Amino acid sequence: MKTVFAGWIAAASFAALPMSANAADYTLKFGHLANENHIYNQAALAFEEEVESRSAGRIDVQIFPNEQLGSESEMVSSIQLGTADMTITGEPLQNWGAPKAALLGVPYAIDSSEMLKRVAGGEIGQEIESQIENQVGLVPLTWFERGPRELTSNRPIKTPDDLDGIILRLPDVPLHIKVWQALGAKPTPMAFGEMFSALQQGTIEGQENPLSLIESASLYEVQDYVNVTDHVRSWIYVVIGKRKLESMPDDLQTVVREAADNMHETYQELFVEDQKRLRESLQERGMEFVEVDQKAFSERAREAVEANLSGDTLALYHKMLEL
Ligand code: 2Q2
Repeated sequence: MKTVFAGWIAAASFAALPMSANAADYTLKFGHLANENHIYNQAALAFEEEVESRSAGRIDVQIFPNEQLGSESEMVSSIQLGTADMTITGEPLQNWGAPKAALLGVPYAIDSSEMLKRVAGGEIGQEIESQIENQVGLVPLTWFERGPRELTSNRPIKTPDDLDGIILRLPDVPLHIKVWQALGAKPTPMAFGEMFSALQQGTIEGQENPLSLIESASLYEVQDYVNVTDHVRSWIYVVIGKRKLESMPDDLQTVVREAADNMHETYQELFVEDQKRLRESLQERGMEFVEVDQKAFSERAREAVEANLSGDTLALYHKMLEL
């Protein structure tokens, strides 16, 4: 919209335009938890550019990194209320009446990028997406692959026994809480943005996330070890409020949907490049990588997964393991 706006201001330079003047018919407030440099943000900026130019300024996309519009959970509520429009989210949606969303983050279920693409891009992904749309009122526009989640701490952890009651920050994902309890940690659900100071103050001792978010939140300043648990390989959705999307005329809905498909391609390319540099980048910042007995973790985790999924979701989990 910058170009349109610049042209406008030039043409109407005699008129005092209030700063809040908004030429667009629709504004999409898109907030997420990663920082400005993170690949979520880079992909979001590409989406912004495409939507604004293809809609000739009728849609204004505003990107808010760093939880500036609220935590992941707050974003979901805001979108439902209509005070925000888009975010990047996944398995926490099991808290909003979409139990199948838990399948995005099942420990030790997906073991390769190829399998992830079969699951997220196939029938199982579609089933999860429709439940999110119907139960939560958010439309998943596209998905992003994520790097495996790793456990960080200030002492090396190689086996589940080494966890020894470690106080671990987790996202508010009931399945993850159950699994880490079964493994021997003391999980504390907490918003992503609160984690850094909680680690600094010692109210929590560890956390787990993909390397890209460990970097994004500067956790290398407060955590010494990356224990290579590879415990969750997942994908995540870029969602938009269903009511907001459907309030737009068809041509603009098409612009949003097609730009989201293109954002998927942009993101996946960025993701592959990012994965190549992250480990070294964190090592340079002082983190030590610890080899972990992944088999011991996965055996205990799988029992807890079976015990904590039920009904359709459990059946879908078994179907997923076959892919
Ligand atoms: O640790 C976090 O808060 C994020 O990695 C979240 O877990 C993620 O955004 C959620 O969708 C659940 O993985």
